[in-house]
Amino acid sequence: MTRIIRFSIPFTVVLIALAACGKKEAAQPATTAAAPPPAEEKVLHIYNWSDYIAEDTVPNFEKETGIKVTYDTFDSNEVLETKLLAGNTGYDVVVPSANFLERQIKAGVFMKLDKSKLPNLKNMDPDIMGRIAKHDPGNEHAIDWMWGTTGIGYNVDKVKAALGPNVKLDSWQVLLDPANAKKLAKCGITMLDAPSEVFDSVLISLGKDPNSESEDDLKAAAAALQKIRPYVKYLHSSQYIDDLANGEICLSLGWSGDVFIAKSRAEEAKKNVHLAYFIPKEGAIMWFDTLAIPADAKHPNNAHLFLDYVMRPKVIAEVSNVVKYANGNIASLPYVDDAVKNDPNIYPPPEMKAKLFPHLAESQEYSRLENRAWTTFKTGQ
Ligand code: SPD
Repeated sequence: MTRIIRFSIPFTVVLIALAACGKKEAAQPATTAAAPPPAEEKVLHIYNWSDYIAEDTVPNFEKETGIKVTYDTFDSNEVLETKLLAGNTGYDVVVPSANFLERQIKAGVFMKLDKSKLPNLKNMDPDIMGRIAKHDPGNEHAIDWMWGTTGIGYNVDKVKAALGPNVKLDSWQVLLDPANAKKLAKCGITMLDAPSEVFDSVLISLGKDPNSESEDDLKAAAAALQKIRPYVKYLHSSQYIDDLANGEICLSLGWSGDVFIAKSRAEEAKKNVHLAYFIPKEGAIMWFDTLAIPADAKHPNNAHLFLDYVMRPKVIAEVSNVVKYANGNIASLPYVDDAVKNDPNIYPPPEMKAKLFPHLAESQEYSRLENRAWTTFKTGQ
């Protein structure tokens, strides 16, 4: 398995590519009754986020279908987007977040799904599919893989030792108040290397609309971030899982399930590392990662077989049980472990869901501004 663990993307390349791409819908491969398309080779190339599948999901699919899967991983939407916009990725199934999916659909990157090949669509949760339909009208190009929130993961003992035993751990201020960040710097703060995740979280903490695209708001968020920059150990979107689990860092702005994976690893290692995650009381981003098929995929039929396979309730429940993210398959709930489905930080109840913000697609102009501000933050200037 390939692990892509660093991201340094010339984002301008992405923006130029987005601008250059037509807004035309990707055409369906033409077929005629007289000349059926040639049978596909029994191979499938999947590109998914790291730490985001159960061990037996792919081997069971291979056993059942005889299709040989190549499975590569990434840890940032920007990396995936750069490849998709360049074209010829060689991938048949990819996993963009819905806010990125939206603009990629407009750039003609994906084919429309052939729903006649997806009978298990009936298992999907209409609420989740409806939320994704805001990015992909009619759910024509993608289905939900997993969904989650962007919040705070922490080492209970180390954070209490740094901030005091009675500290209330329920606000973005645990991280964004420079006085707290200074105290936590000794045990290690990390953040995702994901500009829109971080800026939008900071905007929420400031009581601002994370989707407003206001330049003044962005400046305010950048200023708030700048104040804690000296105390942040690193920006990375997957390394924090093992570092939290090993007790090498004590607080991360991160993704819900990743923190719970770290918690499981810490428990397995029996190193007396106690981890927890919270959705801050000011609110957080709720995001959706989706399965989609690139327009130039060489094995679209195999890709549909895979999509339908992972919409089987037991298959996707097992993924949620392992990666600790909620899935959008309502029929899978009976098979999802109680510890996962009853955890309000994984499957937030309706009153908590109401506090979550959708993560809308950004305009190219705003992405440009945000990336400039991100580079300044990253380099600590
Ligand atoms: N380890 C898997 C992490 C998946 C995170 N996807 C996040 C997307 C946020 N928009």
